[in-house]
Amino acid sequence: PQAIYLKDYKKPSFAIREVNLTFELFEEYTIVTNVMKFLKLDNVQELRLHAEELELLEVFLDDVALDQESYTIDEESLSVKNVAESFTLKIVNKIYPHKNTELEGLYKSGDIFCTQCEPEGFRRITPYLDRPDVMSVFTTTVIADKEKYPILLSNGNKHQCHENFDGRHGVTWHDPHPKPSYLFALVAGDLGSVSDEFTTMSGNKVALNIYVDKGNESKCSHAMRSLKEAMRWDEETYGREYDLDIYNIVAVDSFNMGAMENKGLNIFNSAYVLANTDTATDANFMGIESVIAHEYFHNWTGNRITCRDWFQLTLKEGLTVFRDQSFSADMNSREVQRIEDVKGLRERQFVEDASPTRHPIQPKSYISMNNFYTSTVYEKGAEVIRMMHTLLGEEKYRAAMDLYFNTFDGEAVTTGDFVWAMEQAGGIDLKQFQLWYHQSGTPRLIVDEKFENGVYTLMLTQKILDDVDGSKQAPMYYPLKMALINQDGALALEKMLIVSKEKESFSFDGFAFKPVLSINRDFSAPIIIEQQESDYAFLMKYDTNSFTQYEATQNFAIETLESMMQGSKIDEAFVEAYGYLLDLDIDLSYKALLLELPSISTLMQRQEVIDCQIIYSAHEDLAKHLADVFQEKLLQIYKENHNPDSDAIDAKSIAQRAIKNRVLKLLSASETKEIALIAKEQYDNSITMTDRVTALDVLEHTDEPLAEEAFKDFYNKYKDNTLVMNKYFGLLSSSLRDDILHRVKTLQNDEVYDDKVPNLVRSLVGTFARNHKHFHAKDGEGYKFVADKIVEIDKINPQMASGLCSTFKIYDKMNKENQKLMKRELMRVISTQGLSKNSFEIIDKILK
Ligand code: BAL
Ligand code: ZN
Repeated sequence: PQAIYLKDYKKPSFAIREVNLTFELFEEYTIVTNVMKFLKLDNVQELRLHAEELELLEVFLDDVALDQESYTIDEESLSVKNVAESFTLKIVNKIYPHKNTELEGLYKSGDIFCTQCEPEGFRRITPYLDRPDVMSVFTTTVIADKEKYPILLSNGNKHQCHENFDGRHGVTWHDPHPKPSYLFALVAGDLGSVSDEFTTMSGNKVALNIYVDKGNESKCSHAMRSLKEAMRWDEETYGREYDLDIYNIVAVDSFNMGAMENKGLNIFNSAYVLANTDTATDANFMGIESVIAHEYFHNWTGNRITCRDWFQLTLKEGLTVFRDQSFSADMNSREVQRIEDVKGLRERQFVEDASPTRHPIQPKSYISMNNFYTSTVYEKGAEVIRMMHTLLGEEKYRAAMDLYFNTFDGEAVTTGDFVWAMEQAGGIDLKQFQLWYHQSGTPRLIVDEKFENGVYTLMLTQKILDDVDGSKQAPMYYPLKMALINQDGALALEKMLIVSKEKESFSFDGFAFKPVLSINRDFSAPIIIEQQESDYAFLMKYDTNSFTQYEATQNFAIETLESMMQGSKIDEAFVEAYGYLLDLDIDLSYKALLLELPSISTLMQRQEVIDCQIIYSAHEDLAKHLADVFQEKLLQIYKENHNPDSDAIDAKSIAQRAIKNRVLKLLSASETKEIALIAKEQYDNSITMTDRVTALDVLEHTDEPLAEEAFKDFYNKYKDNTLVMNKYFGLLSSSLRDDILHRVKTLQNDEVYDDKVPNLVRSLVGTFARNHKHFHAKDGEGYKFVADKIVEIDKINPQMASGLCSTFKIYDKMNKENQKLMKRELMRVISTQGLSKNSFEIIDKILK
């Protein structure tokens, strides 16, 4: 497969002023009629349109039917020769949505016709200049059987309805805002809906509709509330108002991503719309709020101002993630939100950044663009925006955003244009800062301290890894928030340093005793700190920054676990500090985070050569020790916060469930019957999904017969609800019990499971591949199973398959034994006849 390079970018040779689309939907096929008005922009004779898997029926140039000599068609394109300065091209083609298992272009999710066009799905619908810098005004008519598809939707405002006499009907939609083809959307189905209204700050009334499978209407209220909150927040925080009369959201079950921001017609994975406390966890509620907001915020950061090319993806994604994170922080707890965001970054992005698939947030090349919807482009991209926000401060950042919106509205631009706005309004030079867009890997900062004659000196050394291709990378520029805390716990100073050189030091005068350093407060830069030693117990007590207080607890636990992994006994100083946390009278959601032990993946990332089995045993020993030592206190916290009759989703109730479930999980490390019975009781009496899934997880860990009984009950209750069944599969395949692989293989035959539904693949196979204990089992069977699934699923849905390929990306850090087993499977997959370019690209990078 061919790679595409950023350096080869060329402006389009044609503009499309208008597009008029007609879709005639039938059960077995769809006829697309596409009328485009072109304008030539430079001196070329031939028009080359992207076209994939299309059956061409007719082509008309300015109303004249073209014979087959006047155009050529191959696997990727349709080319029309000898075109004039301006002309109209009409193309009629046929597609087969019901056979489209890739879920790109027009496809069927159950009985619903829907689309996914980002990044390059539109070319699977009709020939087009399918690139984000070609923006056009779309008018779309959808015609289908009236009884089967009463709801017909597309982008923009509803323009006209048509009644036919043959049992079919049609609706025409007009979107006045020029947009690239990746934002096109169409939906047809027999859907239920929930409606509301939002009045914008200048008084426009916007109709809000959420369309779902009939019967699910009552599960939309949280999504609708979130949408209205997001619309209000964007007005208040960024001065951005919605710009159409209608905002539609449709939930479908088969969707590769979380959701898609199509102009005026968002299409969502139903997991990010449907919720009630019986079927969704508190984390699901938070996820819905954030994804609904994310897609809404794209209306300005993505749709009104879009990307020049796909290498600019972080322009809209990094920025929109930063916006949704800020929104969630305002809606909920700022401190908890920040820690959760950093946790996610480290679990996903840091792992990617340390692997052969690492890339800058603005990649330099790709084979399949689908492979670059990564946590680097999204989450690290958001950290890059956050750093600019920190460097500029709230007021200048807002001025810079205003400048960005005013300057580039209606255009397809680059990350350079965004940084230009930040520099102009911020009055700062971001030349060196821009390395964040072009360099890969997580920067490390080695921190040394000196204390002499009352002067505290902080000595910093940047450690920058080479790029994947071996080329040298330069020192970075970033804000580093720090504080010095006196021995009595009083805050002596708090500062934001600018780090920009390979080596530099900062001195602070006037201390009677050596102060304690609190570094990278708020996680002001997405880096790894390497510090020789620190007084973690002290920082756990006295640090006033919630992030660095959390960091100290994590670091102390990591230090303790790592010395256990080397054969030392449990450090009782850590146990004492943990006991101190248990007594703290603080926000309970935050406390639940403080009490969480570092994840297996966190510890794996720190190993020079990964061998995860030794991590599991230290982890279990420490948890068991804490559970035994603090049993009484933990049970007391459990009882104080267990309200089995409440399913409220206010902050306090969510926090109580978080702390209660955290201590129950910890208690389960002791594997006693008493805890198993508490968990069983929680399962039996619970009215929330949050409590139920924790109880199942704990039972699975502590008591096989009770677990079996509870899982059986769960299955019988929820087998008709696919979203809940995702949890069922996920819980079972993440289990640490011995016979898990066999169980996962058997579950594939369950009537609910289906390889064609991405959510189910993610929860059964994806979760198994993240179950380090079993995926990395020394008999190689875990790798073999996932490799087999990659080969099978690659034929159905390459995007899903390449996601599974990524689970092998820690290959080069694994111990020799595991490496050999992994290599055998990867070689087998890459030599599979007809393997997609998606899977090929990932495996090729891993094996290089
Ligand atoms: N644009 C793809 C889905 C999202 O990031 O919103
Ligand atoms: Zn997005």
